[in-house]
Amino acid sequence: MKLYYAAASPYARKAHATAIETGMANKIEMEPTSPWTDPDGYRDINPVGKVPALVRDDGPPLYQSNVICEYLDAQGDTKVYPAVGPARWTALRQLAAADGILDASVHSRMESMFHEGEAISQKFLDRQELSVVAALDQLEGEADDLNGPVTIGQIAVACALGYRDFRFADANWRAGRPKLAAWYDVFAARPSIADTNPDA
Ligand SMILES: N[C@@H](CCC(=O)N[C@@H](CS)C(=O)NCC(=O)O)C(=O)O
Repeated sequence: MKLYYAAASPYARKAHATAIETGMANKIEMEPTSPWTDPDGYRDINPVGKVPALVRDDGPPLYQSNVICEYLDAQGDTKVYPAVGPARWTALRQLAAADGILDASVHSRMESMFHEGEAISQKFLDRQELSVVAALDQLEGEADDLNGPVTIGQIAVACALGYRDFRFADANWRAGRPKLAAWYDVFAARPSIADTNPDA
């Protein structure tokens, strides 16, 4: 199998970290891809042109990080999606918060990448930041739920916090969120997170 990724993409990092945690990484060849250059043929793999995408042996390519994570979970020996029940909804709620942080953060970067000077909408940026802050606050309030066996929720939250460190260090998400910061310090040492760090 081939995982198309960009080292700086937090969505691709989520898929890669899930491959490591589920024991699937040794079955996957990593293919560095720069989605913004629209590489020849890449839209045959992912018509919407984003990373990550997974070319697999048993069917057509998969794209969208959560679809890839769920596929890897289904194939792997170690499960990161809990069975149906309260633990699953907790993990998926954490995943939703993490994806919300990523979507808002990436949208903010896109606004500055595609617009210049006065064309940059501060109103839009403020709205994205509001979402980031509220989702981080929710995670801080529910930080105790991040303990326990590794789940897709924890992996996604670690990738979201890592992305804030990588691209928005000045906004310092740790300020006023001591429980989340303490949890991340420990979780970020796992090979799935440490070995996929875009700063490394
Ligand atoms: N919801 C998608 C988001 C993926 C995404 O936005 N990837 C970015 C890199 S961080 C990308 O490839 N952007 C290229 C583009 O938007 O054309 C997922 O979870 O896979």
